[in-house]
This record gives sequence, C-alpha cells and structure tokens, in this order.
Amino acid sequence: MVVSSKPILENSSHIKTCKPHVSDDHFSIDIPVIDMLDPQAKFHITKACQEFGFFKVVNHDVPKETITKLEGEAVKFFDLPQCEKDKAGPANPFGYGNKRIGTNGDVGWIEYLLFSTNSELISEKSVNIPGNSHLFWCAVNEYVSGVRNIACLVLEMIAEGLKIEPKNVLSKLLRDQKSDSCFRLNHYRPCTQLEALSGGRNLIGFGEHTDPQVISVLRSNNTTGLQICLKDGTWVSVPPDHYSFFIIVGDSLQVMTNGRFWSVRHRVLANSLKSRLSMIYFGGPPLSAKIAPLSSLMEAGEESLYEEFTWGEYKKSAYLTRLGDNRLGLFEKKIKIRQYGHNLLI
Ligand code: GA4
Repeated sequence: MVVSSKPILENSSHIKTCKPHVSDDHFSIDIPVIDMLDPQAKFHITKACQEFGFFKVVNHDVPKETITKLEGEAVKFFDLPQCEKDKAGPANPFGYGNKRIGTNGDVGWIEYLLFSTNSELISEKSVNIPGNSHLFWCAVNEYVSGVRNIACLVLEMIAEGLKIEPKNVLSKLLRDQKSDSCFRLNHYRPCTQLEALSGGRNLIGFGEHTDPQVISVLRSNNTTGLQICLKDGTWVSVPPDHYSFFIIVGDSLQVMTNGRFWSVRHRVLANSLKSRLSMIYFGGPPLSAKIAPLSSLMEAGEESLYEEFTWGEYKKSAYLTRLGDNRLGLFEKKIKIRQYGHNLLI
C-alpha cells in the first residue's frame, strides 16, 4: 500500500491517502461468521484466529437497546459544537481527540473519545463529557460490560478449542480488577470533498495498525470503511453490520499462542457520503502480567518466538512507535527455523 504523506491541499497536513486497491470494489472474501450458539463455535473461532485473526460474531446476547443507547449518546456528543467537544480533550492518551492519533505524529480523518476501563465502572471523572453526562456514562458502562462478556466468552472458547487449561486462563486477564483495557468511540465525518481532495485515492480515516492488546471487540453503524489485511498482503473491505461484533486478535494473543494466532492489520477509509461511528473495546491484561506463550500449548521442543515481556513493558514500547509500525518485531527472537511443524530456535 502506498500512503502519501504529502498534503493534498494547503492546510490539510492531517490528510493521508492510499491508492485504491483492486479489492476495494471487485473482490471481497467471506469473513468467518461465528454463531455463538453453535456447539462447534470453539473450533470455528480457533480456525478463524489462525487464518484471519478476525471474525464476526452473531447470536450474542448484547441487547439491541444497549447498542442503540450508546450509539445515540455518541451521536449527541459528536454533534456538539467543536468548542464543547474540546472540553473533553486533549486525548493524552485518554479524552477527546481530533485528527491526531497517539503522540507520534499519526493523523487521520477522525475524531474520537478514548477511555481507560478496568473491570470496574469507567469513572465519570475520567473524561469531562460536557452537559449532563449521566446518561452517557450509563450507556458506556452498560455497553462495555456487554462487550467484555463477549470477549471473555470468546477467550474461553479459544482455550477450549486449543485444549488449554484452565478454561479461564485468558479471560481472567480481562476480568482482573487491574485489567488495563480501554474503550474507544470513533467518529469519521463524511468527507464530501473526497474526490477533489484525494484525486481518486482513498482517504485514510484510521491508518493501518495491529492492536497491541489481547483481543478487541468492534462494532460500527452501517457505514463501510473497515478493511483488514490478509496474510498475503491483500486488503479487503469488511461489510458493516450494526448489530454484530467483529473480533480482532491482538499482538498479545499472537504471542500467547506462540504465533499460532494472527494479529491482523486493519484500517479505516473515509466515506464521502455517510458518517461512520464505531465503538471498540480493547481487552488488555494487568500491567504486571507476563505476556508469553501458554505453557500448556507448547509442543515438546517448541521454543518461544518472542523475548519475555510484561504487558506494561510492551505498552510502554508501543506508545513510542508510529501507528503502522511492526511493534511485535522488536520482541521477536532473532534466529528461528521451522521444523517438525513447530518453531525451533538456533
Ligand atoms: C492502536 C489500538 C488502540 O486504538 C489504541 C491506540 C493507541 C492510541 O490511540 O493512543 C496507539 C495505537 C493503539 C498503537 C501505537 C500507539 C498507541 C496510538 C499509537 C500511535 C488505544 C492502543 O491501545 O494502541
């Protein structure tokens, strides 16, 4: 993918574009869809995590009202005048952010709210939402509790699918009172001058990246934009589905499965006509948790592909990187060969 860092219009240094990919219009793959009520779901999930690092979940038990309530509150917030929204910022890293992503110069056609969330309630004091924010926080907490449950259920099914004990070995990281998870509301305004601005190129809403955490749960309204990168490097568009959730394997889960699962690169392209609103829960472990391959998963003679680190160390290093960097690369052991179906180090 070619990303241009050259401003296309004067005073538009925040705009990044990429070449339209042949797959944008002509090619789409069948994203795995997991029915949470299917008795075989754990095997389908495991396969999807290995092949795509990504899948869609249907027949979950988060009520539609929980979703629509938060969607309504988020729309209300993003509809506020700019000076009101700015009261909830800047995002360092938590709060309201506009165009800037992180602290290392990444930009996108986006505005967002980012909160920290452990297993307890998200504190009303964590970010200053203007006006009577009680309804907003109730909606966020109800939603986060629902998607955390989905993330934990998926992690338990993964443990079962991989035949690792105990079943809650992964989910307990997210349920821990000190879990370092976060939650993000992203708003991509329609870019009406898209054609003129980008000269046929696509405008980047949120640049390509992998999620550093264990697992992420994403949903959006019915506006397109999300793309994932397949293992062969092809970008494919993911059709939106406003009452389903998309599960994204994060870097930490790739490490804990010693590379069996795939932390998928993804990005969001701006839309010229419709605004896109997405909400993502990033399930992270406590800062002190060791991120290393699960011993019960390792085959005889199999070595870890990664140096040992804690989530706190990885997070610190991640925050020094640019969005699109290969963060895990810094922690990969240098020399490895593949033999007998598993990894050996020399
Ligand atoms: C990517 C996934 C999550 O959105 C996020 C992002 C975080 C941020 O927006 O502050 C980071 C990015 C994300 C990884 C590298 C660093 C940190 C921006 C950035 C350039 C909240 C997260 O945890 O990591």
